[in-house]
Amino acid sequence: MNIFILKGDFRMADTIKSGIAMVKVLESWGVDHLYGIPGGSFNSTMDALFNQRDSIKYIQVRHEETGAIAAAADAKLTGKLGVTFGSAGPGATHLFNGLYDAKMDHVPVLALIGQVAAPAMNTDFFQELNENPMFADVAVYNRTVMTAAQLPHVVDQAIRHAYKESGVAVVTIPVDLGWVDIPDTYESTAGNYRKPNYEPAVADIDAAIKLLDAAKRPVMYVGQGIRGASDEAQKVAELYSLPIVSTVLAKGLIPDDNPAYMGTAARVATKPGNDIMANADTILFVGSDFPFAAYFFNQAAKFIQVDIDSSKFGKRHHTDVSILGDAKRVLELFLERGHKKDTTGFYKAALDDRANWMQWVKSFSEDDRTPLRVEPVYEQINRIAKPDALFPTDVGNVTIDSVRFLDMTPKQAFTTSGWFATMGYGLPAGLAAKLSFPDRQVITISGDGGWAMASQDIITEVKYNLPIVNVILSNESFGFIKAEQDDTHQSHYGVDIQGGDWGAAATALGAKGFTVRTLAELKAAFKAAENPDGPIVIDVKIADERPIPVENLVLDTATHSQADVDAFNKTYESKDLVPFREYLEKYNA
Ligand SMILES: Cc1ncc(C[n+]2csc(CCOP(=O)(O)OP(=O)(O)O)c2C)c(N)n1
Ligand SMILES: [Mg+2]
Repeated sequence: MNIFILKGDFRMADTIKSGIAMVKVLESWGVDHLYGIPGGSFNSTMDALFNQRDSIKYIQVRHEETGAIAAAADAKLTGKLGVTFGSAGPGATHLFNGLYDAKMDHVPVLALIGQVAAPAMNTDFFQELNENPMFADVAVYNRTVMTAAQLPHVVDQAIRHAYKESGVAVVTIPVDLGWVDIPDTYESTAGNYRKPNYEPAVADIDAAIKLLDAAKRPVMYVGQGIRGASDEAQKVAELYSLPIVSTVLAKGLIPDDNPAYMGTAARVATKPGNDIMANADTILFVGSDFPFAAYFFNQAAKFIQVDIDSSKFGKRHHTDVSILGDAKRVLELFLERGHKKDTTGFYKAALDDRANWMQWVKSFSEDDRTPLRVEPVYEQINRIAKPDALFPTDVGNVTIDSVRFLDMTPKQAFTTSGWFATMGYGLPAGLAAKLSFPDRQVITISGDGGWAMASQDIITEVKYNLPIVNVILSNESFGFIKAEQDDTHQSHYGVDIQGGDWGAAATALGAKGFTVRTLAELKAAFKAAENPDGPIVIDVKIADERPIPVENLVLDTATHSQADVDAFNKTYESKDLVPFREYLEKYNA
């Protein structure tokens, strides 16, 4: 017997085209749609997708990057595998931004890559690239299929790795293989897949409780690891008197109306989020790999770190107690084994700080100055948002605005490109949101720079008649980078961008477009967006103003000169914001 031949090759069985057998593997893992653009090197898979079109929907995007980002967003929003494809050469290279986004935000994505026919491979053929080295860095699994019979097997294995390592699996398919008849014997392993489930060590929980008990200024910092454990996180916070700060990716997992939720820390952040993290003495750090901890958290604080991946312990900051386990189970144990801690002065100061911030934010929500401020735009988004709305948000100042001003509950969902932070995320993630959750409202929010990078795919929303509301915050600026150029005291260069009428452009491509300059026009456009029957684009012309830099506030005359404080307050209209020091003193914290 030749052991180098797969078993299926010589069993007596019905035959099936190998491409179809592969698509059936996708179906067995619950994949119901995938994105891409065909090419000659991918047509055997197109043939298989045509054959299986009743069970798996091919979404024709107009740029492979859109498909790849949408696949990453599918995975972020559903927790399940996102799938995208590109043809050999240029179709493949167009996938990279979406694949890196998936890698860096740790979600499972499968990319199928076209390849020239096997006999033409390794001859420097037209569009032939050696695909494996190209994808080596982004992928947790990265293989080229060698025989027709192994195609379903390799894709099945790729999916197992994407799930296990929460990353990108790449399978390159020489085009001729997908048309070959193979024995119809391959059994998918989808039914065998199990998530790891570690039981946390109670000794670690008890050591952590001891630290929380002893703390004067304890806080809870949560990442997307608390998905599904929002209630437990809030209960633990209440029990131990912990203000809660979250990562950007965890926006919405703690309801914005929880008075103990301070928002986010660092630059894409809120004032109370940074105030609390800079002053905490003990941090219960749950389910995050936050890269800015060393810059924004009090480095003298004690750290209790909870993660399902032990390679994360101590990665970004020293860790005093490591707890290996799923956040939900760990938090349940904190509730079972702990006891009520008296409310700290620090907690009271945090609540006041947050209330002051929220009041200040709200004071601009009906502001009718033109060009408009962003707060009135978010006031309208919050007004029309349904209880289970999805909010794909692009990258730029717009991300800062969304974490500050969206008023969310855990029934809704927020998504952005977190650690890769690619612009052009909003529209593709909007496609993903609507395709994965057809019955839920989808409101995308992009800057004018990010929108331009993906704007061609408004035509995809039109093609599939997807009632998505797309909001563009047009400041004619790469605003986020302009602010960075201010921080490094250099001339603005390359950051002013050409304006355009995105509302009219969207109308020309078949959507319903609005271009909005005044508060009255804004309200009228959002009225029309309440129950859309197709894609809507609302291009709001906003002032090119920097969101208040909460990472570098100049509010306190105890640390800054009166002249500097006055100048800062004039620029940011921030005189009603109270320095956190005053609240700490008020409660003797
Ligand atoms: C693909 C990509 N290119 C460049 C950057 C660097 N960058 C980050 S934010 C930003 C500006 C975003 O501009 P816009 O979408 O108009 O949003 P704004 O900051 O003005 O709200 C740039 C260029 C990036 N993150 N991604
Ligand atoms: Mg802009």
